[in-house]
Amino acid sequence: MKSATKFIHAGVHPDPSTGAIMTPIFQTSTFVQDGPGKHKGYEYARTQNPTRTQLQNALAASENGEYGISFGSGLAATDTLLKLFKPGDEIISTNDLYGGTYRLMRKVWETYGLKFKFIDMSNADNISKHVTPATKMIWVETPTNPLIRIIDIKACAAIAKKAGALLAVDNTFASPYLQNPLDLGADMVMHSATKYIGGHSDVVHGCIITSNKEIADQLYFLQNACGAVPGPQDCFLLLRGLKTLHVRMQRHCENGEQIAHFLRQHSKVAKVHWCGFEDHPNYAIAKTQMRGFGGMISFELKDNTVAAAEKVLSSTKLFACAESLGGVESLIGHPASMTHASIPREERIANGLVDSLIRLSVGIEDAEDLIEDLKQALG
Ligand code: P1T
Repeated sequence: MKSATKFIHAGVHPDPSTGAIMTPIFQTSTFVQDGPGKHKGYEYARTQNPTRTQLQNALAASENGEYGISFGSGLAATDTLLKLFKPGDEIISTNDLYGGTYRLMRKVWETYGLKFKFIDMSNADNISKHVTPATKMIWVETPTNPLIRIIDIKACAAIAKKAGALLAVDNTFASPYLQNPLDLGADMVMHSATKYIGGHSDVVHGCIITSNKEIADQLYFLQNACGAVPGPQDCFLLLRGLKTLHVRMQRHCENGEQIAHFLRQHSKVAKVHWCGFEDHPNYAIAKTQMRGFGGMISFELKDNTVAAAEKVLSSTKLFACAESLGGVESLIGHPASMTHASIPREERIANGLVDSLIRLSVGIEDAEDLIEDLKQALG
């Protein structure tokens, strides 16, 4: 099945009791049983909910996976995934990643005995050097947030396999339309579905998709045992968002390309990070593992100061200054003081996240209007 058909139909069925073509919002906390243990597959809404079941099936299909497990946020998904590991286990993670994921790993899970190494993965050979017998997972985010670096998923899968470790990929920036890590050898895909999958900036949600039954069973167990589950209304919004993912992503890619080229020739811009430039260090990998380059762009100013960045951020009229990304409307953010403020400045700068870096989530408005807005804000 091609992706346009898959996102609309795969994994979902009309409601068997009414024929409703859209999955109803089963706003109930419990399900009546004919007698103890005699039920229709649903007992209590933390454990299962029919709206969530349909969403989980649809999400699994979107990533060509067997099992989808949904959570109340992207971080709740990652938190649950990290519970697969034990004190002393080592996780190798990329050094350019969402600040909240870094905070969860460093400030929460390190205190429970997990060990993390944050390394540059833009050359996959660098990963092998860090593998030890304690390495149990490689955590990849690609494209990375916010420097749009590209990591070679196939190469990481080979390294993980050799090390007897799992490979998990945060696929939030690409979405299942542009990239399918399971097809490239990953064991698990994680999404902040708050972003492109939801697509309308009206829901917070996370999910993990896998085709490994043993991992899925553990994750379903943890989903119920720890309880970071989404509500049925949120699941409904995600089901609706997923149906238009392909058309939205096509426009995000088109607009992203125009804006990246506009920024690159601007006299006040020092550097543009976008994986569709042929001189991007990992363009060749992006071209093979992705179907398009997406709508996430970041850029540095020649005046490399927080003040200069703040001036641009407070001058845009269409681009709204806000955290998050992947919605139909364009957003502008300053990673150093917003999404990545939890990373110490020295570490941030050492990894290339400079003070003036500005991040754009290019929406699906008219590209000319967006360019006009950036022109006046940079001017
Ligand atoms: O916000 P939440 O749904 O919990 O997802 C966390 C998350 C995980 N992974 C990536 C790559 C992300 O970008 C995020 C959330 N990011 C933002 C809120 C942001 O503005 O970058």
